[in-house]
Amino acid sequence: MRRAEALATAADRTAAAKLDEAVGLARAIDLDVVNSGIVMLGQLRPATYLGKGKVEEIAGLVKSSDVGIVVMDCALTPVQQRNLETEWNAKVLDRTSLILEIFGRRARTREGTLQVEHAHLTYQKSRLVRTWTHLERQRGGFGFLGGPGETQLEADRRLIEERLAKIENELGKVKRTRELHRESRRRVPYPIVALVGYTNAGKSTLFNRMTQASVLSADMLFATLDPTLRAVNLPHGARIILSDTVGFISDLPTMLIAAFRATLEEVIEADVILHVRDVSHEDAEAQLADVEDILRQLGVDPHAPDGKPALIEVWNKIDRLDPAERLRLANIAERRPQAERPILVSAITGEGIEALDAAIEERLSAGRVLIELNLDPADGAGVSWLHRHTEVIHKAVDDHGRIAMTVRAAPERAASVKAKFAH
Ligand SMILES: Nc1nc2c(ncn2[C@@H]2O[C@H](COP(=O)(O)OP(=O)(O)O)[C@@H](O)[C@H]2O)c(=O)[nH]1
Ligand SMILES: [Mg+2]
Repeated sequence: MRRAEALATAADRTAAAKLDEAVGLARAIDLDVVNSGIVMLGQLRPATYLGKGKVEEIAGLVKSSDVGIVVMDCALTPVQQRNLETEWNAKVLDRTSLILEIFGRRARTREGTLQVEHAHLTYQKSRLVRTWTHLERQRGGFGFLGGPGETQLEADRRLIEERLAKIENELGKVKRTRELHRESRRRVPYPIVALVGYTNAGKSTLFNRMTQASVLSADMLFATLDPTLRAVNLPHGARIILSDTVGFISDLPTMLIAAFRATLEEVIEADVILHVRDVSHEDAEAQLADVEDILRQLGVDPHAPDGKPALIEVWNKIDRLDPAERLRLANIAERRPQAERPILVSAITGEGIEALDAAIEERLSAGRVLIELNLDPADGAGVSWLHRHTEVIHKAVDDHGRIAMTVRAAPERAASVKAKFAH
């Protein structure tokens, strides 16, 4: 009896976790979620997926709250989607459509955009095929070709295939020039810190928390870039660019994996990766394994000593833990070697953020070289060159009227800086 109850509770929690994730995904494209709930399914209705009573109940909700979009966290056939849209007089998105919508908005590179379109078309194509086989079966099996339905479907499919072939061709070209782009991106003088982690782990909340305190959040240079990139001043003077990324999604449909990876490409260029984890989540361990798996596929070893990029695990939402669990995690963290020590934070309350800032600064300075320079006061061009190409830590006029500057740069740049200002 006890056991049965416990199982039931565990199942409820899983459903609740899935619902949380779906709500998080909807928020990721700025939807205002007015209602959410779990539907118990008796049997699947081919025409509407849900049973009649449920369809009517939701129709009432849609009407009374003036809802424009209903998200169903499942896979719908085109027919089901169309029927529900008619019943509810609202747009209906299934899980894959919602995820594609997010990827589409967040793709920053040409490759990302192409990969997302590729996934979109592949999805559409698979749905065409499904309807087609369905029709075939309805009409009594194989060999029954011809008729207006099939012709249209065949034409649709051919159009999609042509477009897919074009995209694949272009993707090949884009990949060949990718390295070049990466080099030009590297001219940004500040180190890049990228936030990765599951949807709902708290990446955006942490991003806001870290940029909020910074006087640089309205930095002119970056204000025009997309809102997921911000320049931030860390307490000890290091200046970074913080980059929020598309979150990981549990049970990501296979055909979306390439598109997802493309949206994460920029992570490889980061100097530091913050892996944000919701340690209060029941699936925290499985999520950890998923994220590390994808990072490895991108060529990032999450446990490499002196790894480039360096990776810091951020154990978020500690405010949700009871004192015993919090202590247990703090002890585990404490026992790890310094270079791999996770930082416990709450992005909501701000607890642990200073320790996180310090850990980032430490990782950054580990790989970068400090250079002391002494410039002629008339050398305005030199000063601005340094501001563009290095991280200026300190600048003052010394007793002899010369400009003393302390700058920090990646080792590969340090030599050219020293050569330029040697005297
Ligand atoms: N209790 C608690 N909730 C948090 C914390 N950080 C984020 N959240 C909540 O978790 C949800 C997802 O956060 P969000 O930043 O959007 O996650 P993202 O998908 O990783 O960007 C939101 O409802 C946040 O308010 C935290 O430290 N503690
Ligand atoms: Mg987010």
